[in-house]
Amino acid sequence: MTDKKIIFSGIQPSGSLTLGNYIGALKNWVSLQEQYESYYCIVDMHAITVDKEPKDLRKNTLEVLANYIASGLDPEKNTLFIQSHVPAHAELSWVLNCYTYFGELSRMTQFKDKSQKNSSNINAGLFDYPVLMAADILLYQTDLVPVGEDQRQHLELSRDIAQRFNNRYSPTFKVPEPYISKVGAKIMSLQDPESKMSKSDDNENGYILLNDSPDKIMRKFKRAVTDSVGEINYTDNQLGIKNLITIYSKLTEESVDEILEKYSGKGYADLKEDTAEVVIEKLRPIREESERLVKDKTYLEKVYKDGAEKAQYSAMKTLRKVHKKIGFIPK
Ligand code: ATP
Ligand code: LTN
Repeated sequence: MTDKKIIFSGIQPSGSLTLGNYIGALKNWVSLQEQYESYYCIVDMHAITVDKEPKDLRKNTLEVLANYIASGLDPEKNTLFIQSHVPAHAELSWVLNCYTYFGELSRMTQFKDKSQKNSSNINAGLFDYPVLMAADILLYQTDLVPVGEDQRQHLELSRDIAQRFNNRYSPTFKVPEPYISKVGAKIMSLQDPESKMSKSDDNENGYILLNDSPDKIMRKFKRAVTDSVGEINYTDNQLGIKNLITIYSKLTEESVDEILEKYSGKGYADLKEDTAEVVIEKLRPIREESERLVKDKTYLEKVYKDGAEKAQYSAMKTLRKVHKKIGFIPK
């Protein structure tokens, strides 16, 4: 046992990971792994809230695990596991359902967005999604949850549920804090700079995947939607250009001001091509290592089995406490 603070976060295997997932989440996870005891989950139970082909879900789950490792998460230092392998997530989520109000869940913007996009399948899981997420986090007595900006509201709800439960019984859950970067917490679509880059976008030119080839990355950046101002600034009036600069800055660690200075007087085409180059070079080793890892099924299996065992141990401690407090008879 260590006295390090605890991190929990997860990504849905709802498709291949995007540059948004990398900058908003994974990259921060890698930089935090030394100081914290970390649990990084592949949330397959969340992914089935939208209809999925079983073979795609299987493939994406292993691919996301390979992406985690290839991006620099060390399976020896972090607990990497698959959500459905630890039944305590489903069990706690049922209990927490009884401490979450219909009204609260109705206000979740992700639910509203996703119900619009999937109007033929507005299932109870989609509505209940944030409660499962709260269970994920609260099971591990998590201190910090590194996520992108779009998850802030869900995290607020997790905190409310934890506090409500603690007040009704006695302190049971740690109340988690969000970790959301100031810059880069919301990478925008290359085709519609007003909406988030998302792996479930219908237009594939809107997102960059971690496994896109260099040619594809260059093509997508060259087609990126900008504006007619004709000058490179970092402002909300030029969201497309702002997004390119954000991506450039996050991947090179150069400040926004340095980048603005470098491109003053230059054209949009220069910025687009140079950003594409930066992305290509950053993603190249991740793509190559992921391709190698997905072929090594034995290794991946060892990682997720060891991970599930470690996660299960911590999760059960919390679940037992919860069951006892609410009055369930111990087995
Ligand atoms: P989906 O499109 O299937 O809803 P997604 O691409 O939004 O998926 P998630 O699995 O929901 O991805 O998100 C995983 C993590 O990546 C979360 O922490 C989320 O905040 C972050 N993230 C997702 N998209 C972006 C983005 N465009 N910019 C920054 N962070 C992002
Ligand atoms: N809902 C998150 C994924 C997720 C998550 C979590 C993130 C599920 N459980 C726990 C942090 C902590 C999303 O990005 N859509």
